[in-house]
Amino acid sequence: MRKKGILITGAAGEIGMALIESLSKQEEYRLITLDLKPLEPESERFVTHVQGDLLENSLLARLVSEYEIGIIYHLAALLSTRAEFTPEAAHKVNVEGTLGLLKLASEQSQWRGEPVLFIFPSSIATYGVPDLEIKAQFPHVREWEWNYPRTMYGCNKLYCEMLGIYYSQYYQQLAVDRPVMLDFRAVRFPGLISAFTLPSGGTSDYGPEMLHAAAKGEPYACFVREDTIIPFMVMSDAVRALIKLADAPVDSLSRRVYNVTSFSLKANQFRNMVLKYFPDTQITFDPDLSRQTILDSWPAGLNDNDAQRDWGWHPIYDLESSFSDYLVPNIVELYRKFKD
Ligand code: AKB
Repeated sequence: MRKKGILITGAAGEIGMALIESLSKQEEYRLITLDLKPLEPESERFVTHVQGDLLENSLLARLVSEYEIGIIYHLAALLSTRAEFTPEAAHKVNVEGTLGLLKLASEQSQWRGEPVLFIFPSSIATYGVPDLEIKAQFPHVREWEWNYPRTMYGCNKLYCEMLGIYYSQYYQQLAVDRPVMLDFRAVRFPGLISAFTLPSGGTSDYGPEMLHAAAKGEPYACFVREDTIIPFMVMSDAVRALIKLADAPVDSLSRRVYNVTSFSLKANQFRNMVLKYFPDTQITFDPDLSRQTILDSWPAGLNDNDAQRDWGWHPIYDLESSFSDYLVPNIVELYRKFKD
């Protein structure tokens, strides 16, 4: 008999590492991870890791022949800044990779006679407000507002959300006998900040970069204007959101794509929070106009009322406690270990 498994793609990335740690506490499923890169040794001991390319069909076929995949966390993606340098390559990974996996999950759902759960982290990059005036007028956007992304990554995420809905609700809609379809669920994340890892290739990276530089005792030149405002959330809340959405009874869900958020703050407020804990840090502002344009098109905040109502979403950490209880103690400990 095949073993029951949870598949995590992009597992060596920031969300992947945090998700593995959380899911390692459950015993029902074997964790199977997939990434181009090897995993960090501390993650590796909880999982069966496959180092390889999501776009390689034979690799996915091998995985489903060995495991009965009941849940997929599809995290693999090229982030917004990186994707702008190689848009077609980003499209390949972000869209073709997702399409292949949706097809596989559909086939598995039919074969098992039970929906495969497909959890997808989407992003504030799916939004695109035309200018700063409108951004100020819509401080907490709803899921259906301003879906006009300005980046390849944002376009990819928005389209993949739609593909997920298609495969969950309309796939083979002309067939006489409708097959069992997969169960696609997505969260649109704000910028994420981890105490343990640094992001790479994103546009919201200035927040975590500033904090990690301060904790290392290094100066930081921030690539955005001081008044730049977007929403953020700490990594442990982000992982909780993914797992909580996966655990929600299907009948409680009124949508397949939900905003989730914690706090919004301007880049100079971010600096003040960092200086509160690391007062000697030199933080300057040296805006990069291209990245600034992307950030100005992202909303100042997200309205996550539907997630709160439907599946009881609430972040554990607000602005103050994110820094005082999660980020600062863990990050100080992290760099102290490096020094020892
Ligand atoms: C990025 O900056 O590309 C990501 C995101 C907001 O999805 N962190």
